[in-house]
Amino acid sequence: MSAGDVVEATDLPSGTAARPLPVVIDTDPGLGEPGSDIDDGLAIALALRSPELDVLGLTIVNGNVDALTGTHVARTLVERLGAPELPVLLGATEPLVRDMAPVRALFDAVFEGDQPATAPVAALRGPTRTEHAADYLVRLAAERPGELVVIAIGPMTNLALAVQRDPAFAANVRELVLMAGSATGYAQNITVVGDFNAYVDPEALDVVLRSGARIRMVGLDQTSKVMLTRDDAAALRRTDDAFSRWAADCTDAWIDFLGRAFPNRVEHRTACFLHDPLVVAAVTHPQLLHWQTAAVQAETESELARGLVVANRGLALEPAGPPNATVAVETGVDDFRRLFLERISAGGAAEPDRESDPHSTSPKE
Ligand SMILES: [Ca+2]
Repeated sequence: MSAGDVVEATDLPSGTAARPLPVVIDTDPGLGEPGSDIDDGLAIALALRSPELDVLGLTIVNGNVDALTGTHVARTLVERLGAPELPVLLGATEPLVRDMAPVRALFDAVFEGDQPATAPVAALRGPTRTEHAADYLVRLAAERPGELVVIAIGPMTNLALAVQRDPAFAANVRELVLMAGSATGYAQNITVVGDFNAYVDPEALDVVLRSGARIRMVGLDQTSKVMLTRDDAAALRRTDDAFSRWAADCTDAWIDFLGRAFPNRVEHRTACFLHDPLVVAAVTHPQLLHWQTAAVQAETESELARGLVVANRGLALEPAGPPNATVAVETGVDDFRRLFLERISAGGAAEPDRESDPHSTSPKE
C-alpha cells in the first residue's frame, strides 16, 4: 500500500448488533449542564445508543476540561444515559510535556469569564475504580488481542501513555480511531493549523502515530461539515426521550455561547459542530465517509505550526513515506445527520430538518 490509496469501508473494522465491536472511548467530556461544550457528551450518547458497539468503559483525559471535572461529567452523563455501571477511569491530568496553563488562558481570554461555573473539587465524583486509564487500556487490549478499538476524542495523552507503558499495546489493539488533524486542509480551530486535540498534546499524538498501531483519523476538515442546528435541537425537544430534551437545552445554550465567542463564524449563529459524534459514526458506519491511506506526522518543533498534523496522501512532489494511517477525506453529511438524530432521540419522533442544513452534501458513490 502507498499513501493516497483508497480504502474501502468494507475493509475497516466494524461491528454488528449480533457481534458488537468492543470499544473504549477516550474522552475529555464537557457536556455537563446547559452552557458547556457538548460534542464529547453527544459522542458518548451516540456510542451507547449504537448496537454495533459494546462500550466497555470511558477513559478520561485532560483537555476541554481538567481530567477530574471530565470524570465527574462522564459519571453524571452515563447516569443520565441509563448506564450508571459503565466504568469511568481517570487518566492523564496534564499533557506529556507541555504546560496546560497557556491553553486554558487562551480560552479564558476568549470567553472573558463567561464560561459556565465549574463545581468545587470536593463536590466532584471520582472515577469508578482506581486503576489509571492508561493501565486499563493496556490491560483490556492484552486481554483481547486484536479486538479492542479505542475511539479517542480528546488529546492523545492516555493513548501515548499506554504505548509507552506496554510495548505490546500497539499490536494488541485492533484499531485506534482518532479525532485529530485535518487531512485535506487547515483545521481552523485553536490555531489556523492546529486542532484542539493535537494542539494540547502534540508529543502524545506523535508517540501514537509512530507506535505502529492500526490508526484511523477523522479530522476537523470532515467534522466541521457536520452541524447540529437550533432546528435540530427543537426536534430533539419534541421527542419523549428525557436525554434528548436535556441535550436540546445544552445545544441551544452552547450555540448561544459560540455565537458570542466566535462572532466572525456565521455558522455559530444557528449551529454548532458535531466533531466527536462523527468519529463514533465512522466506527459504526465507516461507509458514511471516504477513506485513503496517508503518511501522517505531528509537528512538535514549531510554535507557529503547533498542533499541525501533516497527512501526506501522495499529492505532493516529495514522495510520501509508507502510510501509517487511514484518513477520512469526504463525509456523507445528510446520512450522518439522519443517523445521529435518529439514534440520539432513541426511537423518539425527531426528524432531521434537512432544509436548514447549510452543508448538505453526500459523498459521490
Ligand atoms: Ca473531545
